[in-house]
Amino acid sequence: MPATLKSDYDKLGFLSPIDVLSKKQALRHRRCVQDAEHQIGPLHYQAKVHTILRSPYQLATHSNILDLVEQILGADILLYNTTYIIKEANTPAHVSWHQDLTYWGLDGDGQVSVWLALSPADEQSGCMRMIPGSHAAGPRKHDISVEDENNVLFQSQKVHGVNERDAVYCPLNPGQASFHHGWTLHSSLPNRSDDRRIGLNIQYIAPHVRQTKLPGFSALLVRGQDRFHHYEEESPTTRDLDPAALVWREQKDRLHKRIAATA
Ligand SMILES: O=C(O)CCC(=O)C(=O)O
Repeated sequence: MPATLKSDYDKLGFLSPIDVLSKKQALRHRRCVQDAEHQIGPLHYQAKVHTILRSPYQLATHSNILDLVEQILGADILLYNTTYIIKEANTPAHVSWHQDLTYWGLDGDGQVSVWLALSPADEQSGCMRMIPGSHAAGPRKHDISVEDENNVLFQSQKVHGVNERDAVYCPLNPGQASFHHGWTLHSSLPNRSDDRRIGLNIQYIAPHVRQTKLPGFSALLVRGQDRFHHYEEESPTTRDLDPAALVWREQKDRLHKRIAATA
């Protein structure tokens, strides 16, 4: 990573846009998600899709991404989760202002999230918005008292009092990604376009970071060494939609949802 990118990330708490794939490659990966959806149903917000499909595994181990992640987390990198976040065309689904680390149960901030666009993510289709520098102030209080069926987040958790005039929109062309810190305040508005907005969210952690809420979570070493072994070891997918892998992923998905719902 050029020194300026790292200092921008440290200062702003995010980077966007970063070129990862060509538009043609992004389209190929979009087709992989959609083919899988035709076979097994919706994949929106399902955890650990890299354990059942080769496409998200290839994307999460792409050197254009890992080279930047390495600058942020260091040489040892665990892939913690991958999930497609899909807003259907002209639907009210949105994401309230939140900080990822509030509900993940990790014992440190050695973590970074990447959001890779597989279709156009712009103001019309509801791209992410970030508050520059908000990570530096650390955790903010989240309100989970209001249920909102259109909120993508599991608990509709929301930080009140965010000054939206400070928000920076992060439009991405297919194949571009944003990187954000776990304390960066971010949100997104509904998709008012005629196309699906499809992103692959990829979460990485440093191996020393523990899951404190519940035991049994897994992770995949994608660079360097894991000297801590806090997680069940995952193996890379070698074929799509293997029946045993589908069952295993569903178990981990249930655990992931229980972790998100545990105080
Ligand atoms: O996909 C979105 O609109 C929001 C994604 C998000 O909150 C995240 O990647 O942490």
